[in-house]
Amino acid sequence: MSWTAAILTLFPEMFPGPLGQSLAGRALDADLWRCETHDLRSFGLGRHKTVDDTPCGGGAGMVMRPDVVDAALASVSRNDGASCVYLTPRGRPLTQADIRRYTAGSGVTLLCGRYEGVDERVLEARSVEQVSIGDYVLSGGETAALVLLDACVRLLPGVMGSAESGVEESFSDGLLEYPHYTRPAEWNGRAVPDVLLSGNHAAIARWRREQSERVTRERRPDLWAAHLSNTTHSSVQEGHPI
Ligand code: JAH
Repeated sequence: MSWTAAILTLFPEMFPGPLGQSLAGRALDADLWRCETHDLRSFGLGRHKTVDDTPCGGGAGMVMRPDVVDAALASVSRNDGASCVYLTPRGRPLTQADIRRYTAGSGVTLLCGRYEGVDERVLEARSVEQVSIGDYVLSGGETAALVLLDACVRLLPGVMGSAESGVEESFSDGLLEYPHYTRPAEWNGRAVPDVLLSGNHAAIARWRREQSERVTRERRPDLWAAHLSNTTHSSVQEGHPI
């Protein structure tokens, strides 16, 4: 059975959405993965299929009920060998190491919240991982789930050709990539850096390395610090985020 995304959402029509196009879409057509939605509304209570209630302790908005979310999670049989993930800005940052772990299993169960979020007790009771794709607030977890799935699907066996299969290693030593150029050699008065047209492969490698280090230092002091500590303590050469 193929790697399966089981998605619990109030908006099942949002899936596969953009993942029905391009690389992930061709992989879906080829049954290299499955995209299975579970409508949280169908587990709602009463005539109105209620899924939420007011927050205990007061405050704005509504919270998704633990009993409703529990019933939805219980209905997903594929939970064995699949990580269960809740997308929330309160989660720990999602990394490429997480993506690799998810793709190594049988699939992933994604809980997409709306309103102010999900009652904490069901997340504890069902050992749901809480992860964040970045420090901003979305209107719900669905678009974050699409991001997570895009990152997973491209790593599944057979999804990328052998030429592209090394892309995870395109960041060396936990650094950001150097800048890219193609033809024409001059465009709108802007030249491609001379060294890239020199044919001097050692000089090109040196220039790219310098650019990677500069860009990482300028844009991502967090990655730069990790890189420095991982290269001074030369034992650690795996477990890089990207
Ligand atoms: C917003 C439920 N880290 C990105 C992220 C993920 C989920 C949400 N926001 C941001 C979210 C409202 C309700 C989830």
